[in-house]
Amino acid sequence: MLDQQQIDGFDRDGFLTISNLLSADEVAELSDALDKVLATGPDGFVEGEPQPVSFRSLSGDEKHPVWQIVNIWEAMPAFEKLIYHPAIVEGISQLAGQQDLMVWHDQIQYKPAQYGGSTHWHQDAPLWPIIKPMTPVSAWIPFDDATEENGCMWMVPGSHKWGNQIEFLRTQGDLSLLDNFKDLQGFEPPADAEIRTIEAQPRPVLCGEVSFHHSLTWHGSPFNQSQWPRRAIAIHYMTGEARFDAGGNHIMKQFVDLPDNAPMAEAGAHFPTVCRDRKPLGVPERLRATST
Ligand SMILES: O=C(O)CCC(=O)C(=O)O
Repeated sequence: MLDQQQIDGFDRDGFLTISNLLSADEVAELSDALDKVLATGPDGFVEGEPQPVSFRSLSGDEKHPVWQIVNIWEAMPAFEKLIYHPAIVEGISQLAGQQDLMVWHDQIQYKPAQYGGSTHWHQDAPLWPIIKPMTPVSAWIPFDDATEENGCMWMVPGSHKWGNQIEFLRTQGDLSLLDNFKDLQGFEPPADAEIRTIEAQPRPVLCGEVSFHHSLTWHGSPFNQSQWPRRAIAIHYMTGEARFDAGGNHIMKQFVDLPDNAPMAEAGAHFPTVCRDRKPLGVPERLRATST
């Protein structure tokens, strides 16, 4: 349960980190499950068996991959349990101020030690054009301590109140290395915004902690030039108000068989409901006894 100070801090900054949310055992189980999927590799899944929706490098740079796995929860029970985690779901419900939540999708981002690439500055909501209104809050969970050295996320406080600035952020694509990641240039925050300075901040997150961010918060992560991997998952949720926008495109669109503007709550098994009337539904019985 978050307190009012934490909720107010999230409203002001557009991000919040909570300590000791996952136990060491939970992190270890998830870490093992992720390692199994990484060892299987993008081409190792057998057709017809449980598997993620996609597994590819995001970076467009063969020498500096960022491995993205979408919907690992559909492949591994440990991650399916995670999407229902009551403390995470309750935190999202409080920060989004919403009673009902469904999973939109999850995504692993794995930056290998020494040569892992960068994730460019972006906002999430503009990249999700098939749901309206936008999904307000995501949870980000590391399986290695995420530090400046191995490519933790950076965020700009207050930027979630500056509107859709994805086109501006796309012009900052040359910011990849730790030394230049903070050098965002050429944007004037709106005159009536609460925060009007662009201050990019590294946001280290340790194992066991969960970082929440708003879907309009400017964020990204530089190269991993350290000796350690940086493995993490973002879980993106939808609110009960979300509707399908058939005009947009997204990798999850293939699983939505609905008319334009229909409630995403009716989209089916790929988008499970995890919270109703502000109450997390909890881990389903069938998953409780499972391990990786
Ligand atoms: O893991 C990262 O470095 C980036 C994740 C991200 O962009 C997100 O969670 O929205």
